[in-house]
Amino acid sequence: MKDPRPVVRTLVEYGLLEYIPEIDRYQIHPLLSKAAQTLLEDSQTPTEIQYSDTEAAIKSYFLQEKHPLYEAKILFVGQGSVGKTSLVRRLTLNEFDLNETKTEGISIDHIQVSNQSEIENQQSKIRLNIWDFGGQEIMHATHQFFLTKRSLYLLVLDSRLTQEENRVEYWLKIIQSFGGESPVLIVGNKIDQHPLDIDRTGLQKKYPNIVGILETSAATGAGIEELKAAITEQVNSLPHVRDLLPETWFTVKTKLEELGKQSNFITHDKYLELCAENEVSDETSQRTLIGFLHDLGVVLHFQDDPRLEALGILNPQWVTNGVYKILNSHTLFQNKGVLTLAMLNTILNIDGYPRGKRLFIVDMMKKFELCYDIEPDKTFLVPDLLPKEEPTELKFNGIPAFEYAYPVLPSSVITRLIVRMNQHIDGDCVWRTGVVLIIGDNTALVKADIEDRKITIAIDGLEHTRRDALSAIRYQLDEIHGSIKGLNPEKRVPIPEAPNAEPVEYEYLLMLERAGDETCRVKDGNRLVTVNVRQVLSAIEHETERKERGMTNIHIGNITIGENAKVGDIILASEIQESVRKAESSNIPPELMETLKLLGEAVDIMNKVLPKEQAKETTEDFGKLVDEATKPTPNRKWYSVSVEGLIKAAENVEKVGVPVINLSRKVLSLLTGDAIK
Ligand SMILES: Nc1nc2c(ncn2[C@@H]2O[C@H](COP(=O)(O)OP(=O)(O)OP(=O)(O)O)[C@@H](O)[C@H]2O)c(=O)[nH]1
Ligand SMILES: [Mg+2]
Repeated sequence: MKDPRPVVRTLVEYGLLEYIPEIDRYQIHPLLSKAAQTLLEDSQTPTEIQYSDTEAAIKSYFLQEKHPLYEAKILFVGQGSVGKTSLVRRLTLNEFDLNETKTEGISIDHIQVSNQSEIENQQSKIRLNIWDFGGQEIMHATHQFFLTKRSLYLLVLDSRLTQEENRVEYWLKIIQSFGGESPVLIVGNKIDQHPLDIDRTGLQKKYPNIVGILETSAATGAGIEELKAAITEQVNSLPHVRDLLPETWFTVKTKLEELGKQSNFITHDKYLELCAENEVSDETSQRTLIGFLHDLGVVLHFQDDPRLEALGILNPQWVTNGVYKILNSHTLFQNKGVLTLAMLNTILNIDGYPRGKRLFIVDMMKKFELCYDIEPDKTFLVPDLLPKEEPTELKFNGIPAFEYAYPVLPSSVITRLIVRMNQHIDGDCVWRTGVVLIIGDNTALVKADIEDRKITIAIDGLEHTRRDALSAIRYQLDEIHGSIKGLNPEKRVPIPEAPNAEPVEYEYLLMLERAGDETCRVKDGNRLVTVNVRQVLSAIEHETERKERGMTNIHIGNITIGENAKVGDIILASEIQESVRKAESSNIPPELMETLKLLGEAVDIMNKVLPKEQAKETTEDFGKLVDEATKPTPNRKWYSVSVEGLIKAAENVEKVGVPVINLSRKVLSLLTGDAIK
């Protein structure tokens, strides 16, 4: 194990501790000596601490004895009955049960895997928390809350079924959305009955986070040793498993685990008290620690969401099982999702859920946007249990107004919208994937097509208030989208005069308007229909709002593109950030480094208005430019290509492109030594 103390010595030796309050994520490197920097980067320090800007956090972290974490979480996901629980049983007890019952909720287990690090103590073990999810459709509603980042995923398939029947791509996309960069092992189970037959190469190309594809039989034990080995290997390479954490953090963790057994939930204040009692007193450490514990599955705490954060700190199994008991209730299903207090008292009449705590579970479900009040504290509606069929008597004459197309559409998007807009529901016009809403003088029909991965909005009623009704719905949907990383649906506008044409991309219409194009044409069957760009856009968003958005300017260095933001406020997309860091840690002249940094920020801002494909290209161009510029002898041929690429992309967007052009030219002149063109 690496001794963390040299880091402290280095920081003290260089008199750096006193600088620390000023250090922020972009300035940390130039301020520290090369040596200290390397130590910081290599020292298994949690990223939150590395990027912390408070002296207390850094001091308290560096001045304490530390131990590696040696704990991780693995999540078993996949369709129902594929054998997730049977695999867990094989791995933990080496047993098999032909009559394994379906998992209602999450079952949590633990195993130990060996620590494979060569430098560290080979005897030590890594504790692995296993979360085995019930695969039934109804459980999908809560994925967003329980699929964590920094974890290992095991996607279990039934080898007797096809790739489509196993919904492999659906699961891989869901894991990408909620699990971030977490690695995935695909396991084809039940090979005693049929070999696994899926497109391995295609999947691995498309989803680079697949780290292995294995075949097992939980029934015969075939492939289990290989699976164990693969899990051990992956757990050993999880980025956080060796993070060094201060002794005091472990004390808090242990106490929290003990508390969780007795009380199932504690308030956030109680947690802070516990931290203070055990000398974890600065805010960064408190936040980092609870974030770790959440991702490890030790507790549930949703600190990125203020509403959920107010729930405090929860015992995961208690919460999930309570929620799933309700979601899986047959009576509730028969009652079309309408939950009464009497029903709740029957469903949760089990150990651990005394009368006084039952409404807490419902409150939590409200915060998870899984249900809403029909009558406060008495009757609730759980949209996930609404009937699937659209009401036959539904009469709606509105016109299509807006559409979202998703890479993957979790069913929770539409049910959460229903919960959020429940005050506007038109009587009984609500079903599992759609709803009719009354907003002012307008009626709106919002429908999700889960298979086609689309949500459509149609509006009826007074013409001049249609836009407001649409914008109220779009606002809620955008908020929901924002809470699911990487979802980024494409926005599309149906053209009323061209009912048979494909809806037009919203971003494209905005670009046409910015470029001064008044019309465009779309193919509607055999006809060409001319679209008035401004008119179509104005039905969605007021012209002045569009203009304001287009002109949101941001200051970068001395170049003005904005009002409020300043450098450092800007959060860079991770790939650009990576390149910026590379530039910062290189030996290039300060002016070039500074210009590259500013250029990175400018590209990041520009990317927000570029179509996805182009944004990807500019990110690559910037990356290649940094790669070349930081070489001992940069090759003009290569960096010129990247600079040209950036300038070309920037020329297509108005104001936000200007800094990219100017800064790219400056970088070019710094590299070539020629004057700026
Ligand atoms: N033949 C055979 N049967 C298996 C195998 N693994 C599991 N089964 C059987 O398949 C059924 C479902 O297994 P489970 O382990 O409960 O599946 P699950 O994925 O946990 O299901 P849910 O909890 O509903 O999501 C049980 O009857 C198991 O005995 C296997 O490798 N071969
Ligand atoms: Mg199961």
